[in-house]
Amino acid sequence: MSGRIVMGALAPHPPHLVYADNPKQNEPRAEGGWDVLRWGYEALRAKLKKKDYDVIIVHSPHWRTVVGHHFLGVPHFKSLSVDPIFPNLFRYHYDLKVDVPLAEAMCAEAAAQGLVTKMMRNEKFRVDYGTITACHMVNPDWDKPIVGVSANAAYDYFGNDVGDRQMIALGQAARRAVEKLGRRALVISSCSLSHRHFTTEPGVPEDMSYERIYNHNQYLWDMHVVKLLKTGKARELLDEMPDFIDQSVSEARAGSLTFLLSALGFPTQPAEVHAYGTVIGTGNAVVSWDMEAA
Ligand code: 2X7
Ligand code: FE2
Repeated sequence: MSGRIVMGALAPHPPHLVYADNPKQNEPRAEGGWDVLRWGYEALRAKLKKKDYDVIIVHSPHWRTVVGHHFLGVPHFKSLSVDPIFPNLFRYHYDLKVDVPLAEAMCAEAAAQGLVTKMMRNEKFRVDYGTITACHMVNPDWDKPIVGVSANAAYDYFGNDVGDRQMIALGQAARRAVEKLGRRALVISSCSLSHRHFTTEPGVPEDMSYERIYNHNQYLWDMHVVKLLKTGKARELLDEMPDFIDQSVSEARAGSLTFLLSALGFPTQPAEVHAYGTVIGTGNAVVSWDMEAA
């Protein structure tokens, strides 16, 4: 069987979206909130239901590693994930499977590209909420294994250009491993766009009267990025990524967005934008690329 990445998605991970959906896995109950983003995820899930794929590869900003790029390397994880900032919103009971052979192949391909890599073999490891939230929003049934990839701190220690170069290599490694192992993969970037938080929290978390962009510059950057994606200009976005990261304090600084664009080969086909909205003032877009429609 010939493997390929069948679909890619930008899948932001604010735990608020899971909270607002009231799934059985999450303990807190909500009255709703962030509806447009959740409708966007609904549309993405409807697309994915029609897709034949067997694994989700996810790059998450909230699994930070200082030395190297790490890959989940244990077949099964089951535990409780509590958001460190919003424990009142996210206490999520996860039970997930890992495609370890694919993770090992990605790790080996990345090492062959000159990246420092490591398989994460600790069975008691607590999977980060960025991985769990994005995977839940795209596939709440958890009926596909995942490959979790850490966010190395190269952007912080060496700068945006070095970080991007590493993420380009990591994305290429992911694609090669998928092809070699004959997998049909969905690749997701668990990442917000602009990332300026509000500074006053509402008493009721889902009080939507607080939810808006708080700085016009952030909005302009987000719309610029969305337009580049919609018009198939992933390469141009890569050129502008260092400025986007710095000027909108973007979460793309963790590398997840560059990783996705690289894994997809910097698509020139228009991306489908399912939704844009703010969560605590940060900009979030739900976006997908159907690589088989290209
Ligand atoms: O991790 C996040 C995020 N990236 C954006 C908004 C709200 C909470 O958590
Ligand atoms: Fe985040």
